[in-house]
Amino acid sequence: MLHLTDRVEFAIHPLAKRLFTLMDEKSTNLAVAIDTTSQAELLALADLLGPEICILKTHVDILEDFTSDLGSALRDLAQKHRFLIFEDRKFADIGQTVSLQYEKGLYHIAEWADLINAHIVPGPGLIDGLKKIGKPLGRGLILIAEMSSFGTLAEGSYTKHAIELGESHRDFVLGFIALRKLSTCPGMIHFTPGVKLQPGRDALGQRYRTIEEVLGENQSDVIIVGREITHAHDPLQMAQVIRKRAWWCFYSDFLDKSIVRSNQG
Ligand code: 5BU
Repeated sequence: MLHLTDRVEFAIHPLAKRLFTLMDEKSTNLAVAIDTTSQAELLALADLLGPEICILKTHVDILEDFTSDLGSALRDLAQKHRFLIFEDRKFADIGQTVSLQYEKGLYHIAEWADLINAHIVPGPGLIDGLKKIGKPLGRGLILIAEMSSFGTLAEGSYTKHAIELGESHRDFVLGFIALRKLSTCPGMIHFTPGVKLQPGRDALGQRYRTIEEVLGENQSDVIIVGREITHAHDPLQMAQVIRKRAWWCFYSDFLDKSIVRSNQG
């Protein structure tokens, strides 16, 4: 297993290099999903949790009071706390349509989101459509290879195709939403939602696994945590607990393997 700073060398996308570097510098592999319908609350939580996270994940289309200055406010916070902004838009249309959805409309996502994600159902034209808009701006795409929800159809050959597609577009795709490490390219990053301190489910099909299961046994890189933090009595304290546990889990595994390697060598 490679250290984050070694993986920088393998990453092709400049944003992947930046993410590896800031994860290492801030000692965090925690992405927080702030799924609130209030813009003020989104900004306040992003400011509060900023020091603990490597990524802020948004769903801009659930805001009930969206205003066009949100993007610049989020970018100011991203600069202040050094995190990337990931708009979980899950694009899923033909290239021409996704390019318009990404650049235009109410939200102008390409202007402020470092990262976006997409389903692979439409095929490679979707990647080309998003890349046309995002690449000149230095943005990056995450492909959805697996989902955390019960009964997902993203499995088997679908997942395999997603990995192949992502690995063949590494100038724009920097990783995957996945439940475990799937790509053997050390420069590709795995992001895993559906994480809580205790395993379980919500009432609408979300499945939760523990930090240890996701990062230890399943070798993912970044955990995406929403309600466990945002609905906690003290969100900052919960984010700190989760960040430390996740970082320890990520690094203890690395340390174990390096010790075994050096003992063998
Ligand atoms: P939660 O509150 O930790 O359940 O939030 C999980 C977030 O991750 C939420 O914003 C989802 O939209 C997002 N998500 C997910 O849960 N599972 C997936 O497979 C993907 C995204 Br893709």
